[in-house]
Amino acid sequence: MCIHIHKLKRVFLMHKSPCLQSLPSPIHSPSNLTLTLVNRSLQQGFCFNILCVGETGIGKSTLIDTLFNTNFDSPLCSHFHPNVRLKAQTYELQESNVRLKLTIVNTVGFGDQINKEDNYRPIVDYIDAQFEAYLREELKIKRSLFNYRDSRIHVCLYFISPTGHSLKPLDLFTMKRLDSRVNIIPVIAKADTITKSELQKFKLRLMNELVINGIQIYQFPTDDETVAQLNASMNGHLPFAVVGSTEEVKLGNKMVKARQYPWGIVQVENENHCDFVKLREMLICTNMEDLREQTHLQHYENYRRCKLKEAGFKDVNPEKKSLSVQEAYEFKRPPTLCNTEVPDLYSTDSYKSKSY
Ligand SMILES: Nc1nc2c(ncn2[C@@H]2O[C@H](COP(=O)(O)OP(=O)(O)OP(=O)(O)O)[C@@H](O)[C@H]2O)c(=O)[nH]1
Ligand SMILES: [Mg+2]
Repeated sequence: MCIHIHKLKRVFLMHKSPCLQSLPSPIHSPSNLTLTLVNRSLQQGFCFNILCVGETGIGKSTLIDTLFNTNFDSPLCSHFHPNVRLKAQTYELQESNVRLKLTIVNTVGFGDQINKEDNYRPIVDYIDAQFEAYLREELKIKRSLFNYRDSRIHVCLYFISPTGHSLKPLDLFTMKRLDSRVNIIPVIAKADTITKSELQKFKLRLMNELVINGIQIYQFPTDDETVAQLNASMNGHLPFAVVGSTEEVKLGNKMVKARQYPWGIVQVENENHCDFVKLREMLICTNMEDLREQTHLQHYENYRRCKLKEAGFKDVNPEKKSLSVQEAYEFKRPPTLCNTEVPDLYSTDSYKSKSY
């Protein structure tokens, strides 16, 4: 299967492990150590979980097939359900010695209902359920996090309709509910259906609306000097305007992925036509590791903190002295972990007045 795993390998090699940075000066040569760690990670393989949120027929499956240069054969889903459902499919991809477990989670029926107010709920529940499963594993006496099948969502591709107007209340409401739980990368779907000048204005308006409504989208990190410049410039292109197609068209003497129209072709991988290449580079190559890290260090950490607090765990006693493990458990009050609800981290009152 031809995917861009050769680039993933480069990312692994580029990624600076924090434990390497904190090691005292040379026990082994750093290059040997780096290689050992890289090889171990490569052998072990790694997982990457993508959530695609977007209205029915907006181009979710086509974009994923285009990104990974394959046909995932996503099963046709019935759209005659009263609620939004989530469908997860896992694929094992391998190129040379790199193994990637890729899970694609798709929303089915998102935006189909007359009353869309609860459309976000199954998505939030799904994300939380994956955090919950991880937390339970972590809290087990005999835990096996090393070979734990991590299903936490690393990135949410949020598909925006190319209306040229503004974000729909459904989009605002859903993104607001998701932004404290997952790294959101917004994409303007079917960008071949909007003109270049409209697209520029649309992008600006969308970013403005996200800021006004306090919605945090994922920012490509600029703290690592090897990718700082690239990431900073890519942040300025958000939301990416994408076109998906697995159809190949002959252009000169080579075949290119494109959408063919009576008046010409839109080339998916031509940066003058759309931002598909930018998205692929950022998602699969440059920032895959950071997305995984942010999921663990920021979003899962939020979930874990709320859940343990709710369950009555404490780090310090009323005199602000740290507690032993025994004392921490004594502070824990019933009901136990299983029955507690995680409160929403952000209030969404500001959206309640919006009509659907
Ligand atoms: N113009 C245009 N059409 C697209 C693009 N991507 C997909 N399509 C078309 O849109 C239709 C729906 O695409 P899908 O990828 O099946 O959309 P989806 O979001 O997965 O649909 P559901 O799974 O049913 O919700 C198909 O006819 C695609 O060929 C695009 O970038 N531009
Ligand atoms: Mg689909």
